[in-house]
Amino acid sequence: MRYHSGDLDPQRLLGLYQGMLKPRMIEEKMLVLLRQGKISKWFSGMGQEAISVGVTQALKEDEYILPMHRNLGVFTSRNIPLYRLFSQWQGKGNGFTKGRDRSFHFGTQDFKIIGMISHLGPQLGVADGIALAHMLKRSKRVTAVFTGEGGTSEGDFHEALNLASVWNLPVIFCIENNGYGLSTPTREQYNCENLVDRAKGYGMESRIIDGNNILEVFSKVDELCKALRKRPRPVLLEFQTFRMRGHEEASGTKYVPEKLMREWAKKDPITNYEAFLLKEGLLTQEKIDQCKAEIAEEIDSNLKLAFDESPVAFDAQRELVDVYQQYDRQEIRPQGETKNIRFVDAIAQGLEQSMYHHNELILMGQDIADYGGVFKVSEGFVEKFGKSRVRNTPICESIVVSTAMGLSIAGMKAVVEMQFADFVSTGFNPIVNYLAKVHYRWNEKADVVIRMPCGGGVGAGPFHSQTNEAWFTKTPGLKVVYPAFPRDAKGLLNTAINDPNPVLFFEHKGLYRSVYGEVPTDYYTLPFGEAALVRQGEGISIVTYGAGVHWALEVLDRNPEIDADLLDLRTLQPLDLEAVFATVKKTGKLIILHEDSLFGGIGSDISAAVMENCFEFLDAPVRRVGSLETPIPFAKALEENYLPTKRFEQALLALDAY
Ligand SMILES: Cc1ncc(C[n+]2csc(CCOP(=O)(O)OP(=O)(O)O)c2C)c(N)n1
Repeated sequence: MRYHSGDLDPQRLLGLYQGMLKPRMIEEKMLVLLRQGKISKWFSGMGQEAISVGVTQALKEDEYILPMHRNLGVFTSRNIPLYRLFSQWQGKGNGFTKGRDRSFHFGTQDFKIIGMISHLGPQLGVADGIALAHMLKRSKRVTAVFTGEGGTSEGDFHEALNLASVWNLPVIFCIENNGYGLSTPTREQYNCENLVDRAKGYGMESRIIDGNNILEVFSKVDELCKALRKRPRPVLLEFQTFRMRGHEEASGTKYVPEKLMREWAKKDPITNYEAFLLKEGLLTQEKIDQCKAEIAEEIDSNLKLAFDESPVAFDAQRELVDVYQQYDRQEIRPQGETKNIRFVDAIAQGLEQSMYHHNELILMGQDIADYGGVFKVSEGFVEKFGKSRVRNTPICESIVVSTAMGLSIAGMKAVVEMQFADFVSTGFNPIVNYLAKVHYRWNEKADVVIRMPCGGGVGAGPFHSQTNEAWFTKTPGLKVVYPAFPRDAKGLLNTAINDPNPVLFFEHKGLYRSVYGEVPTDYYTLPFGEAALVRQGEGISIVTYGAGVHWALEVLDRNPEIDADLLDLRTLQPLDLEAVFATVKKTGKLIILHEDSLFGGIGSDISAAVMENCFEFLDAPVRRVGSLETPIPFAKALEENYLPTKRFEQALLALDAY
């Protein structure tokens, strides 16, 4: 291996050596502990240390770095006290996740490290978001993010690189090409010669770097960092290296030809570099021994701390509370002048006023800038707020959601418009796995609102009509809002944007231009988790939300003899079960109506909760009414009968007469 120290001073040259030695020695110790059954899984980065250490040392301490499962050297290079890492791996309280997540699956704002989630790809978008925040704040920082070569086959990789290139974000994308993705060799993973060949297609620069040569890694990345801080842009790096151990320790390396192992063992980044430093006279055997003794002592004393720490105790209350970030909601009551406006105008007004309210709020979505969005919610916004805050995105829901997460990590807020709620399926992974779980896992907020133009009755067929709130109400960590009236839509959207937790904000397209209401002109907020009693009666309770509220109103208007409470839930998570119980206790009969098909819909849960809590108050079985168990069809006659409107009227009359 050839080393060129260039103008690096001896301190740096030795620092790089020590930097690699520490993760290697920690790993050697971990392998012993693993055999003794004292730690669970271990993903080895042995032989790849030069990449983690070289990249991290090239970055400044206040620049974010997003490592993977083989980047122990990132964590040690940022000088995280070792006992905290050991506690993390043992699921103990001094770790970073209160025992809730394992290995390297955590982030820490203190050390500007944002760890991975198992799904590999989303963090590439998170890096985009952090870099976007830096670019918008004009703070000349780079962001480095890692992926294995296996991870480059995920759609997220392509989306993240494309977005970074289109927006010129200062991200260093680091591919660690170590020959295998679990057992899959590179020839079965991709079909280009080098992975960096892809950079051309995204319109970005790239380099191939010998990942086992610490001086090459450090010098090239250092040079790039300096260039990117001056002129922000993304760069794709392919570090060529090799995975010297199994995917994780239990799985072995039988499928790896021994010849390859022998060849790469000769290229060990530490022994080679050590020999170079000895030859240059910068290192002596005595110094090596001293260095190893110091690290060994640090490892042992920190291990003792971690072993002495008691295991985490279960506290149901604490577990539940930590799912969401608690925050001081400042209620701004609706008051003053009102105007009769459409549902869509109320949403536009809330969004616009929130943009004035929060300078750090960024809007992202397809065609939302000059075009104003397909429903024209953001029409005229570019003139008021500029294109840096009202951002057209390429068609890449997944990475835009992750980018929103990155903005939040870097202290900003994001509202993402799904062009149609149906398309959230291609952004599903980061919502349910990253945004929803991040606060529970490592105490980080996900200050993101996802706007969801949804719903049927508009003759738009299976992919432009769904109301898919049940995909999200199931997932702890998300909030789900579904207003029925303009006044609620504006106030709840403002609250959603203030709330630091991830909010899915459902906007029924059918209501956009058909429903009018008096809406206060000034900025105001409305609380989550408070249902509204739209009509009051004694005989029967109707519980619904969204378009269902309007369907129920029409039916009640047609059947004035029905003396019903009509409860509009307004938010589904948090869900105002107290209000449901109160109306059931008053009337003794409950019918739940929703546009979603029945099975697994939120109506099932409300029904179960009423059975469990109000059984003795019921005078009739709880009735649920929803759409047919089919995809939503296009033709009018089919859609009309798919939707529950007619069935609802019959069911209501039957239950009322029970
Ligand atoms: C979406 C997803 N699919 C599959 C897996 C299982 N898995 C975890 S790591 C891995 C291999 C990753 O290979 P690569 O990206 O090359 O990284 P390496 O482990 O080689 O460092 C696989 C298949 C996963 N975690 N997430």
